[in-house]
Amino acid sequence: MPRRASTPSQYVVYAAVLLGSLLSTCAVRAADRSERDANRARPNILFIAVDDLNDWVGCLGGHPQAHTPNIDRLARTGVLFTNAYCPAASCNPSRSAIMTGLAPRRTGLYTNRQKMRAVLPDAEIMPKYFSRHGYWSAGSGKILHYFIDAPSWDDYFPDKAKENPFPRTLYPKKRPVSIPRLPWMYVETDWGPLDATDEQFGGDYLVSKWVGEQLQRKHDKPFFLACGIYRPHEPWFVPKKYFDLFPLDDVQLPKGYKADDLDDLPPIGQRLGRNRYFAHIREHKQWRPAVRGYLASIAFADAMVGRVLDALDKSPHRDNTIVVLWSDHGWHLGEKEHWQKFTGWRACARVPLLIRVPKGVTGLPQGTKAGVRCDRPVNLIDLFKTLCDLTGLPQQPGIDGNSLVPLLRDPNAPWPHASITHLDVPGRYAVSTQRWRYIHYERGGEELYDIERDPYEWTNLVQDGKHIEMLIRMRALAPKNMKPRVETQK
Ligand SMILES: [Ca+2]
Ligand SMILES: [Ca+2]
Repeated sequence: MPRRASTPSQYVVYAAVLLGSLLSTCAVRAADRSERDANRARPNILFIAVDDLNDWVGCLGGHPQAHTPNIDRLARTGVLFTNAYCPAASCNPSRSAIMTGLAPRRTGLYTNRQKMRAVLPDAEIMPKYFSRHGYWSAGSGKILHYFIDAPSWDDYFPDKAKENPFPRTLYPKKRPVSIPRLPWMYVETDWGPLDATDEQFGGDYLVSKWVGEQLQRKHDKPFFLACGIYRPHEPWFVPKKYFDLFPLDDVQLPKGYKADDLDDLPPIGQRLGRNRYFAHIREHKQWRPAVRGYLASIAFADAMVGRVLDALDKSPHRDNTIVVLWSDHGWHLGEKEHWQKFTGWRACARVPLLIRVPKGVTGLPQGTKAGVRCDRPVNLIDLFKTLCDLTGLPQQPGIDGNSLVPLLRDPNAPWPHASITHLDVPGRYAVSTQRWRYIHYERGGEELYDIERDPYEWTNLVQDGKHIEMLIRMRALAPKNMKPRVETQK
């Protein structure tokens, strides 16, 4: 501000400077206000993760008895990706990649036993990014792998002060329930009905209840609200009413099972496939009861998703909230003699992914159409860029993936990208295009499948001379410059 004027010309200068300063203050305030208004107008994000859910979802058709009316309802009102793959075939590397947007090949994070923050001390995860851009970021349940990364959230139920605040879940008093456990048996491989209500079950019920309450209330900022449902992760104990949906004698075994399926695999693929869990489960005649346990756990998880979707439907935010639902990887129930995860086959690498966008959103003003299916090969690592695009926020620099907005606009839009799934060793991965899949093991060994003709990947075409050109093309899509695994202390 100039000193007080004493001559007429100085008065003019003084008045001009005063006016300029006033205008610039107004401009700054207007800019602040418009940023505030823009933030207030940004869409909310409801981000639902389901743990270990494969394609046994009604709308994906992986099992004819799957009972998932709520996920199917979301599919009917949004876009279902039928060829979505996880960035890695187990919880920690998959979730870390999804939440940071950084692929395992760049971070060196490939396994469950690595500590995410030891490998990636500074990587910003989605809730922090949205919080930094004017959102209220909150969550509950399993989003990262058994920790929440508290500084990245504005709130976390039941307790943001704890790094592992997962609500208590009901378990049977005596375990194992299903089969005697051998010393090597993974402690969670167990199943059975609980004589309990959803409310008595705790866990996912409390997570969905809290998320529902956040949806119901007024917010002065847009929200990024994450809901991590833990079932159908093992153990498969859920209230009895979900087991009652599947009378044991009627339970169908997986369609993808073939007794001699391993014969055409390289030795390393055979070793990865045939694991002790499945042999043990069959030996104790528990295959069918276990399939029933998984179906019951999926039905329970779907009911919890339904509680959250119902809360959104009844909330004032219904028409201004993007809904995303994904699972961190699939699950084998005997296909390729395998039980669990950690494989590159479709049973494990393919996941449900559903996105619904309301009208009026910056990145997609018309919103998504109802009941659209998109068959393009996409990856969950695409979510970070997609959500930046949809909300009209700047892209997070340097992250991986491709925004799915072109496919949300038109499911048949050109999509030149392949989808990569990493396994727990750097040179072990799967490449998916819309029709073909290629699996590579670190010490040699390859598989090639035509999933249009062979959706269960029964026939390995690597040795079939007719497909040599396709094999060469798929090899060329392999991830490059793979970072070695970063060792961290347990
Ligand atoms: Ca998982
Ligand atoms: Ca085979």
